[in-house]
Amino acid sequence: MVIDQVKIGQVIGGMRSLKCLVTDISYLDPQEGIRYRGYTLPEVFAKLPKPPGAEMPYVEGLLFLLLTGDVPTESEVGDIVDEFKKRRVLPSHVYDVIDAFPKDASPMAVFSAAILSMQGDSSFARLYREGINKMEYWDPTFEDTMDLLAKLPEVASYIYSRLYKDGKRTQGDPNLDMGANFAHMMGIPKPYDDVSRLNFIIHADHESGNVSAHTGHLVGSALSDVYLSISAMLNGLAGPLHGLANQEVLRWLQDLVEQMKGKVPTEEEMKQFVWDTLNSGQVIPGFGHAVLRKTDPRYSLQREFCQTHMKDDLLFKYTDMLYKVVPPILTEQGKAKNPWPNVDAQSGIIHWHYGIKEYPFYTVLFGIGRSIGITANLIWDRALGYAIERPKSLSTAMLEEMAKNAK
Ligand code: NMX
Ligand code: MLT
Repeated sequence: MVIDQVKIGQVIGGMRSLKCLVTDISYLDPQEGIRYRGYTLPEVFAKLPKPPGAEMPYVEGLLFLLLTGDVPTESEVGDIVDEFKKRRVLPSHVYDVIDAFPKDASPMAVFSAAILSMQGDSSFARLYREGINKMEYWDPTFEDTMDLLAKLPEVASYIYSRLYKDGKRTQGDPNLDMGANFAHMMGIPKPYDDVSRLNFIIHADHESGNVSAHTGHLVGSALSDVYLSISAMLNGLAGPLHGLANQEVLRWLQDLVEQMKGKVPTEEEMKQFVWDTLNSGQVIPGFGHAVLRKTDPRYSLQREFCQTHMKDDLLFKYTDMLYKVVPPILTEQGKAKNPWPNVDAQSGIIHWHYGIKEYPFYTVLFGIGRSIGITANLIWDRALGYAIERPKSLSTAMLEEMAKNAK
């Protein structure tokens, strides 16, 4: 049965909208935004169990939901929290790998390499060498996922301390859930535990066609294990048109703060700043989307958080003004198909507010969340026996010939 037709514009235009991937874990509606296993993000936040006294749910509960499609009970979430506690200790060589990078290295390059350095521990790779039956591939993929996800907060917080704090950091607390333990290791008090939970949950998945999710799936389709696939997807996430946009927003805003000498600009000044950026041939970071045609609900959730917890923050005031002035400007310019803000327009200012001023680190925080969705997909890829990816390419001359014949 035919479900789609391919246009030349799609072949040369980044395969936009081409229906050629399958995932049951999330679906992105252009108007409504992402649904995880059928639930909108507000529904996910309302339904998942929360740690006592917390505003945001357990990240561990999201993994259960993405894997099974069911909202977990408290006790089911507790099982995953316990599993992560057992698996969170890093092999000592990972610290050596991180230490070997120069202090001015990109945190994403260090993150990707640190994950790659654990590949020798992959249960899938070992069992594959020993001749595991393909019907059982999903099981060691699940084990690798649990091992890796449990370790990511430790890896990330160590990278942060090594690159920016001379290696000084707080040791992990095995009694805390993933979000709270990350905040604890970063040395940031409440409500940063809730910021971490919010951040990891909203970034977890955005169906399969975005660069990071697609890369994870593509690399995994060669039966490369979870470590190889997640390290690879992070390299895609590190691009400025994808996850790096969250740090670009901060860099861009800091330029304006400097120009304004710390004052809130007038709307006219803000409009001029936006036009200057566009006229110099750059994109407005944090705005536009390949699929979405409305304000990203991930942006709205973070905006709600800011309105509750940091409404007087200078950068929040800037961001709020951008929400007002950028969409009409992008519409007037007439290029971007979606003039509305995406997830990256709002995330960096929250980390900045709570003291993480080293914005090159922000994409690592996106990467921890994205690893949850991609590994959930990889487990199902192995369970369902999805094929190795191998689309067909054509030459430009062939496309021109086809276009001529069509005329
Ligand atoms: N500022 C200026 N121009 C833009 C923007 C923007 N925010 N968004 C799109 N355009 C331009 C785009 O560069 C293209 O120009 P040209 O024809 O000269 O190549 C034109 O509008 C059409 O692009 P679209 O079809 O609307 O967008 P596309 O699907 O190609 O790309 C993004 C989607 C997200 C890459 C693009 O909107 C963008 O570059 N946004 C800014 C960077 C950003 O925020 N990225 C983060 C996306 C979310 N994430 O986390 O991954
Ligand atoms: C994402 O979360 O991956 C981004 O919004 C990009 C996308 O979905 O294309």
